[in-house]
Amino acid sequence: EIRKALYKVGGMQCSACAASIEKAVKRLTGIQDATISVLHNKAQVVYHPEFVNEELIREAIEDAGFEATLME
Ligand code: 9UX
Repeated sequence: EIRKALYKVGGMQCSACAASIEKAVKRLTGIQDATISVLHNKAQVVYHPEFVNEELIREAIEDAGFEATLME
C-alpha cells in the first residue's frame, strides 16, 4: 500500500532549502518519494503507511527547520 501526503511548507527560500527537506524526509524508513517545490511552498510525499505516517513526516520537515502543515 502507498499513500500520498501534501504539506504546505513555510520558510523555504532557495533550492538548497528544498534539497535539505528532501534529504530529511527520505532519511525516514518507508518513504518512497519526496518532491519539494520552493515556488509553490509545498512538499509532496509518497510513503508506505506500514512504516511511517503523516505526523512523523511533518516532524522531519519541522526538525529540518521549516514550518509544515498537512494539507491532504
Ligand atoms: Mo540558503 Mo535556502 O541559506 O535557506 S539554504 S536560503
